[in-house]
Amino acid sequence: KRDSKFAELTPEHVKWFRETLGTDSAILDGVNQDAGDDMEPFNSDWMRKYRGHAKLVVKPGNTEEVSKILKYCNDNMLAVVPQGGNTGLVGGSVPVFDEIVINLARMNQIRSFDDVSGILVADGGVILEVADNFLAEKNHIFPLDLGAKGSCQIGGNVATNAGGLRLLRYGSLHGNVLGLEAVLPDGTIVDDLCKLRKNNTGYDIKQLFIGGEGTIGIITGISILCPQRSNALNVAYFGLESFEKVQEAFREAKNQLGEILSAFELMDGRSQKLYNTASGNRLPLEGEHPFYCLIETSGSNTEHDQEKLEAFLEHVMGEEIVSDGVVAQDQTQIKELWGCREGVPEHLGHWGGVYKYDLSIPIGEMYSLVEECRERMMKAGLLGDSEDKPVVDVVGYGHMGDANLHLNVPVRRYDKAVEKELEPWVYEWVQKRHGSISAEHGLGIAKKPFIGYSRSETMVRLYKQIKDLYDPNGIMNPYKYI
Ligand code: FAD
Ligand code: 2HG
Ligand code: ZN
Repeated sequence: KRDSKFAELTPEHVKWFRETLGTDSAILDGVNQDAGDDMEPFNSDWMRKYRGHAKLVVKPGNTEEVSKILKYCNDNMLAVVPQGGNTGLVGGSVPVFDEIVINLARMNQIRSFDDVSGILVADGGVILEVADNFLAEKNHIFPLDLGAKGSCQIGGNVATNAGGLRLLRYGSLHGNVLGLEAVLPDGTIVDDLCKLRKNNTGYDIKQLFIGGEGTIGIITGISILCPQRSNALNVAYFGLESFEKVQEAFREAKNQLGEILSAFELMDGRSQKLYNTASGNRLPLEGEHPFYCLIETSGSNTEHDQEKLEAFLEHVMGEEIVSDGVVAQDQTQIKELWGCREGVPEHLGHWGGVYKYDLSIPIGEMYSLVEECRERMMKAGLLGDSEDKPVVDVVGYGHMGDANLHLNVPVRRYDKAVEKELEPWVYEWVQKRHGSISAEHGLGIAKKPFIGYSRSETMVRLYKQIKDLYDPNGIMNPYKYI
């Protein structure tokens, strides 16, 4: 239910925004006019699962404008939702009712880069791929990579504490982000754009914004430590017989590739099959395997890396840990192999919808959830090839190196009966194993009712206290997990 404490937008409010932002391209006005389809992309999420009814989208051009906007909204009890690239997977980036969308797309400037320290300072609205391309020219790399890089923004990445494909190597944003500039709901600009690796001077407040999902303020600037780009990049793709073999391969990869290993990703055979069907892209290996892994190495010495990789391959093939495999020979093949992993989320949507679960599970038990879930769907008569069955398949893939499983249930249509079989069963399963119900996507609105499966009442109480401290009127991204 819409919270009646929030004001409804009036033409006078819109007039204020128009005058303050000064340019027509910074505002999408559905109050004075019918904004029609133009409003749709801001009101609906990437999965097309959540839809809001915002009548106003504002796109500030700098931090001062964000500050003015938030102060005005706070003074007038207007609820807002911060929005980056709108690629989030938990419904956090779209309004629930008529919250004003504050979209960061115009705040897209790189502010500075130091090629000795590797520290990049940039606006929150810079698109991840743009930041990484900029860094490539300077022989550096953004310490985060993910399938949505072409549209997600670094502010959105920080707000969700995104993990992605190379966390195994470069670590989490909680470590790489050195400083932030953020605007609080009352308009206060928090300038903590620290460019120091070490700074133990009191509470590390920026950590609350990292993964805060836009509930306490808007991230307008980021200072982040970026590693040197590797000269030697290799990608291999394997087929394996069982999840036990996948674990063995992972152990061996850490053992033998250690410091050059930059990704170890898992895809089950079904996820690859559906990727192949939906995308039309061929799979790299002949025949079918129950499991596939993608390994990436990045090092500073081509010869040394090649030698190591070859020794590793010889070992895992010789020991029959891996049944078949291929190593990319050039950039095109590297892209093709990565496509088989990165392209999975996009193509699973092909049949209509997907129920997604982003879970941390003790590594040995990671895949049994997928098997049990599939059995459950079969037993309930919901899974099958025919049109009358809602469930297309149950698949698992994810970041093996981080023990982060993406359980995906692609469906022909969203269906209450499927949902009832899945929830809270999946969350109970994860809770029993002391896992996390959200490893890297956040809680948004999708996981709001389930926070208790991963966090105690005490923790949730502390969250609420922090929320009240930073956002006493509750205007920031309301109705979401907090
Ligand atoms: P949005 O979706 O716009 O927003 C996400 C949340 O952050 C919302 O709650 C929003 O209110 C808030 N927010 C956005 N910008 C700001 C800001 N400047 N200040 C404060 N709050 C803000 N995630 C992973 O962790 N790993 C992956 O490998 C991964 N792969 C993905 C692949 C695909 C194809 C897709 C569609 C998504 C993937 N994601 C992944 C999900 C991931 O959360 C997002 O892609 C990304 O981090 C969100 O950035 P965004 O700019 O799109 O944020
Ligand atoms: C990935 O790792 C993303 O590809 C998306 O985190 C996972 O869609 C998903 O379930
Ligand atoms: Zn992921």
